[in-house]
Amino acid sequence: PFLLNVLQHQSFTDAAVDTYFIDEHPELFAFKPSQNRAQKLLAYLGEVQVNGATTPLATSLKPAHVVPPVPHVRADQEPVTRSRPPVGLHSVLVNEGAEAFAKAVRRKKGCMITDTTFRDAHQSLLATRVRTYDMAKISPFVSSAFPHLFSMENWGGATFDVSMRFLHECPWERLETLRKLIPNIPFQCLLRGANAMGYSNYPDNVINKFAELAVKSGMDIFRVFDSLNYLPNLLVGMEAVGRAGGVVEAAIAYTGDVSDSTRTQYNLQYYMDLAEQLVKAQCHILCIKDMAGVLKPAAAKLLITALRDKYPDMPIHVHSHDTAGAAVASMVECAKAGADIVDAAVDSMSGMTSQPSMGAIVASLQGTNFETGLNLDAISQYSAYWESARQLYAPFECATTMKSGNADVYKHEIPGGQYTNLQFQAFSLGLGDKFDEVKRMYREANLALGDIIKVTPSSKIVGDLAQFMVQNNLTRETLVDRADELSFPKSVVEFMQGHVGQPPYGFPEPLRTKVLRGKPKIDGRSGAQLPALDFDKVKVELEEKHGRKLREVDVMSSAMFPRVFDDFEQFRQRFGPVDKLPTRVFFSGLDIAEECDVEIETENEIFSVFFDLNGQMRSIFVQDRE
Ligand code: 3PY
Ligand code: ZN
Repeated sequence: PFLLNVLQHQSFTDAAVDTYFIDEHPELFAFKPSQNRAQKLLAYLGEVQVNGATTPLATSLKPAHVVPPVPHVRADQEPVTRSRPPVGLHSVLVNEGAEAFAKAVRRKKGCMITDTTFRDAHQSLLATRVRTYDMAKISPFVSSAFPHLFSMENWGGATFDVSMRFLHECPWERLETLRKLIPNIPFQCLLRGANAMGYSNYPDNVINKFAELAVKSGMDIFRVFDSLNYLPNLLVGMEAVGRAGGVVEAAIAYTGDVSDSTRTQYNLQYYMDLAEQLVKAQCHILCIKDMAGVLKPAAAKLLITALRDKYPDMPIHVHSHDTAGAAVASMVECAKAGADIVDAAVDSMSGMTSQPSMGAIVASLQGTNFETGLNLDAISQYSAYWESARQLYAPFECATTMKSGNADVYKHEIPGGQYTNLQFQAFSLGLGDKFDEVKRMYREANLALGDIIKVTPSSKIVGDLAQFMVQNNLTRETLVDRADELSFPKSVVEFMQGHVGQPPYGFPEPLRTKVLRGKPKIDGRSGAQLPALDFDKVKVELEEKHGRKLREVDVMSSAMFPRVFDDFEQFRQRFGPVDKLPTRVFFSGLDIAEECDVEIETENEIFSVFFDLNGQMRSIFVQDRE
């Protein structure tokens, strides 16, 4: 500690040090108490060794003994560093702002790709368990090999909650780490409108502050959606992002089938009307968010062509899932119909409930007017890395139960992330052969609720009701008949009260009245009634509780998930920065006689550098001046 204090002293760095330097500066001896991080990590490893994983492993499969191959960055793809100005779209955003960025996107020829590997792909395939450690290792390669990506989706959705709850990582540190490693590609996150990173409305000042902190921490583009496409909820998120200086990507959650004239509720007119409202509310980008993967090629062509014709200047971005296996075809149709950007996951993290394959889309668009600018050889190396890294997450692998795509999705419309959860639950209860029944009931539950849009959190309400119907042996008809005597799941009651928002075609009657039995109803947006959060007060209370100074972002984590944050904080104080452990070691501990290197950064970004000098180990301390 003494050496570190000297190194940071102004007189020392100015080389103005004489023989009295130490005598005249008693503060050099004011040592910060050691955080004992290495010792804490040993305690963690001991804990895992004796008591097993601190993160419950979902299956009996173990993380594989693999070292994912990090491809070399080629000479013509040198790593982009902060000292060299970043190239590409990110610099337009940083230098000229969100509106100029949107214009630049529209002017670009071809079709750009958003890479979802760091977010939705693992949310949909690996229960959101991919750790910063494995993302960070491949990030310099991504930064160098794919400067033409529109964006990297690496934050939001379930990642915020899961990283603290199960991985004992701070989501803000993840964002900051990736930002340093990928300075040139815009970052994208999924924002659940007035629910931000959570499952229900927060006070408006929390949403505003959240967007501000996210932009400060390195986030660029916010895909804002609402689980019922309820405009007032969407507007809260959009306004917060706009005020914070982020790119507002307003998302229309897509359901049904616009190419099927018998499906009248979510027809082309419905989507065009909502798009009009979002454009009027001054979004920078319009997104079609097909969370279940039900946008068939013909529907994609119809919808995107109509949007392109009506809004020639508006960038259009399409998100889909490959649950049935048709998403590559749909994304190609979107590109041809005028979409500026489509989402893909790297090949080895694509398919089934994840996004369609990046390599397949890039190859399909090669030689057309819709080239992506991405290099297939580089994609192949990137894919090889994840093919290996994915084996570290074997305990969470959806492929233990899911072997292929399935076109049933056009009937049940279960979102990608939820599908594997429900399937896994059915299998773990020994009801694997009943999964068909669960899917069938999900459809019935949705229709009983009035055929609503299904995505977090409305998808959970439908899932809860489906499970309830299976347990109580109910059909859609008997559910309504017996509704005044049944004890409904809390999520269903709150939905009927209006806590989630107002469904576009209203609440189902007489079911609503029978479920509510006089309970109060909310007519507008539930968040509008919530009192503002006093952040200063919360900070003081949290610092007292946890006995350390907290950052604004920590207070925000607590505002989103108070219990989860407290547990995370206590865990970290006990076991240190477990996010620095390699993934297999984190999940299953060390093998007998195994060695493992762990890099723990020192607090003030002072790095210890080790040299082998004529066979002797020497170390020096160097301050990172970047
Ligand atoms: C989420 O809200 O986490 C989603 O991925 C919705 O598609
Ligand atoms: Zn998705």
